[in-house]
Amino acid sequence: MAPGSPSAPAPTLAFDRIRDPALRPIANRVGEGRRLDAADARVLYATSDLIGLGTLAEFANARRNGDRVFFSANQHINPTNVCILRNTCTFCSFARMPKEDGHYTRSLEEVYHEAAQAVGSPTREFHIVGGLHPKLRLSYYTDMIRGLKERHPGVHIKALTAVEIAHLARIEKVSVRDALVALKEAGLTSLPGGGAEVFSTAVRATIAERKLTGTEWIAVHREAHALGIPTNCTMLYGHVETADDRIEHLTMLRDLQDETGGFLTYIPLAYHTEHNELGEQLGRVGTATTGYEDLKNIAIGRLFLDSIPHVKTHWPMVTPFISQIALAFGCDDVEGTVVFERIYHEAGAHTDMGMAYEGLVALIRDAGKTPVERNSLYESVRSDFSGLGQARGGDRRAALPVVHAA
Ligand code: V47
Repeated sequence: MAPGSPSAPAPTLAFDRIRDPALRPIANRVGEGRRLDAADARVLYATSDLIGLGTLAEFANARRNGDRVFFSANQHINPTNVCILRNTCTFCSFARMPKEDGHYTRSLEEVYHEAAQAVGSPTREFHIVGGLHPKLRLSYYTDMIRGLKERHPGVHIKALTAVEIAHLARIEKVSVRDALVALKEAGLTSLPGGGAEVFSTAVRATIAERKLTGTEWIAVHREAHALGIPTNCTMLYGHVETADDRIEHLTMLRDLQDETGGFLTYIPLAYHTEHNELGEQLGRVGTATTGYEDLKNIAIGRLFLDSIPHVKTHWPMVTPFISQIALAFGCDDVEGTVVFERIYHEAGAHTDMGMAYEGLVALIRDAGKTPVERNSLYESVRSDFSGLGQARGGDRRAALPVVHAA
């Protein structure tokens, strides 16, 4: 019987693991499959009963996804770090001004050279995001996508955040819809979920003053969904936002999902404090989020976003170890092989740049879950890993990536 299939045994909710009495009415609602409201979400953010919260989220996830955990063989590519928001997105460590030390912009040939690592590897997705370059035109990206599809026809392209799409539409003086149509015609499969940060106007005024507003971010995703382009969504937590800001953000995501059904996965992103102005302002350099916060945000995402099918953990950011535990806190999707991660490493992440395919499978299996390799559209492309065997001579820990100091 396929795990998560309609004929799989229904999961049971372990009420005895819930210690916080405030969670009990919510547990009843979750057990009955009823939607949680903002007041419930406030209780979830306030509780210190992490195991109780995780129990609820794990139940909600098992009801939807069984014990399957999805992962992708993907490669992250960041064509440029030049960004016109360099001085106003104070949380970002990746962006550079056009002439600042460390700036780079790849030619198409350089992008193809980097992508050539996919040849002979299991890669099925290119994840392409970068800065808002003042001079790169829409044709740079449509040519890039066409060139990548010619060279790697079987690889899906998940590219450009809503912020980049809106920027390209603005410099081309075309509508967001026309920009998306051009990208789709070139071979774009889906959009990543970045650039959302936290939608609250007050938070944005502090951490991302000149960025697309929350309503504008939602509008780009609505347009993509209308064109049949599925997208991901994110929330950047652990900086100046309050629980109410997070709930408002999640509500806006849920409302759009109710309207369009176009979101594939939700990814809570843990703020990293190194080499950015915000970390210094907050006196937080060297102090990212805690494992407690990371697991809470996964679990609340799963419980509140009941109409979004998947919740993903981004292991380069929270460590493979927290990602593995997240699989018992409502998470059914692990970021992929990645190959070379830049954005979080610029901001102080100490994890490896990428993870071996076998390492991902072992990470999921060792959590007692069933790995399913997926493509960008969450279609299963492999679920039999018997050929991989026990990782490295029975020492399954050896298949996990080494976490090293940067
Ligand atoms: O939007 C930037 C975040 C995002 C920092 O869709 C930071 O599958 C923490 O969206 N600390 C880009 N976060 C990454 C992203 C993403 C990642 C993995 C998978 C997917 C997907 C999307 O990174 C940005 C911003 O929210 N970010 N700087 C920082 N200092």
